Amino acid sequence: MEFFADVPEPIPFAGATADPDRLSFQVYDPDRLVGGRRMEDLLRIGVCYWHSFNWPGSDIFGAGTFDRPWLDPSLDPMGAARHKQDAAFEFFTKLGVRHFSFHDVDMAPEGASLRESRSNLDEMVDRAGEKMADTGMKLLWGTANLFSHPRYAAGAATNPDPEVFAHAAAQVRHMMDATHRLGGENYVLWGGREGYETLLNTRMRQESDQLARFLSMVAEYKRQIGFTGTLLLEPKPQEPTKHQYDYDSATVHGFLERYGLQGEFRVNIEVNHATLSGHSFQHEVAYAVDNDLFGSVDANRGDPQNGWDTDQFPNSVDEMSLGVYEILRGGGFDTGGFLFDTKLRRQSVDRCDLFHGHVGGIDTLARSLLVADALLQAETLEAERDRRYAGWAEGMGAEVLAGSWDLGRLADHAVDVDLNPSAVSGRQEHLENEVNRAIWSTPH
Ligand code: XUL
Ligand code: CO
Repeated sequence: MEFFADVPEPIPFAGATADPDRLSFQVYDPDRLVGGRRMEDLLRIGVCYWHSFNWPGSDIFGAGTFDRPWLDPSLDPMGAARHKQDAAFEFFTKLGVRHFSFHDVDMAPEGASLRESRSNLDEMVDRAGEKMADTGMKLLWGTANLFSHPRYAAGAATNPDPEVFAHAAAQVRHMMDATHRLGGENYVLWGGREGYETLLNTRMRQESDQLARFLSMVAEYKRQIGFTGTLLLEPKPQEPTKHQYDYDSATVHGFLERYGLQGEFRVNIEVNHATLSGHSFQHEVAYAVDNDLFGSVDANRGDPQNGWDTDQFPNSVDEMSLGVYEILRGGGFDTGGFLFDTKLRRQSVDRCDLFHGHVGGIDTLARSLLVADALLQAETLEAERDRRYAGWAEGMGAEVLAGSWDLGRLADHAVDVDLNPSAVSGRQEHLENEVNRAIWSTPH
């Protein structure tokens, strides 16, 4: 049964002169070469199963608004899951992207026991494997939902009850197996409720030891099954809990170093989570790139007036270009990609709205990629950064960094040669103008 019957397959690239009444890409042209590489291979766009197919458009004040027939609770759950999977693959192929991602519970209904949940998931994963073979779709990442069920209200790995920890382990082991079986390129752990609601009942040290133990077991299991994809942690400062332990990239980095887990995990940076943590997307990417942590991106943004996770489609080239610039500076994606962990607004009830959100977001990323590539090719920012730190590349600066001068020698040197360095312009406004010049002048 065709669900999106009015949408052409696949949505074409039509350029800037496209008819606004027909779905088409204005900038995203998969075969276009950017810095010698295909746009599709650089952006590695993915669609998420959960918000797009598994969420009815409900919020804390109201019921679902969307037309998602497979979410009708009166249906046989496995039949509904098959219908949902058909609609999802129809959407992926009509949109013309190559990747998708899912949680265990998005794809198959939970059973009455872990055993039954496992067999439901196995059946749906086999079916997804057949659809992937037919369509050429690839799994960007798999993950387990360890935050929706009431048993996880006090966390999964950080739960005070070790039986909840064990239940989470069963789900994660099974989803790692499923991800491996589908040739998934990454496995994600988002610590949705790995945090606290109040410190009155919380032992933070105990909970972080538990989380570290869980992550060590995950890294060990990856080796046991020969999974060669990347393990990713997805930082977020809060929501649903008051405070989450994977606050931002730097916090995750410190945690991994503290527990000897460096090198085992990288980060999946979400644009909206970056802004919730008080940083910019560019900051989070630059930190991860500089510390060999960069893995993948969830491209959804927030609303500047809201303090919560609105998961909107990216639509600002100004915001995305700088983050994409840092990604390109680091060499681009390896196993990661741009996942659309995006939600429609509740009033977007037409079937084609899901396409409009993705098409606009993908065009925004494509345009940001062109801007970032132009900045990189022109060495606009790198030349300035090189100039700014040139003193550290040789002489006293280089020797101090290498550790061959102690504080006394350095202080004596400063006194002996009577150092009196003068301030140098950081040229911020000039650079901001250069970035705008690249945004305004980059050809379509
Ligand atoms: C929640 C969030 C999740 C993760 C996967 O804010 O981003 O959708 O990406 O569990
Ligand atoms: Co996310």
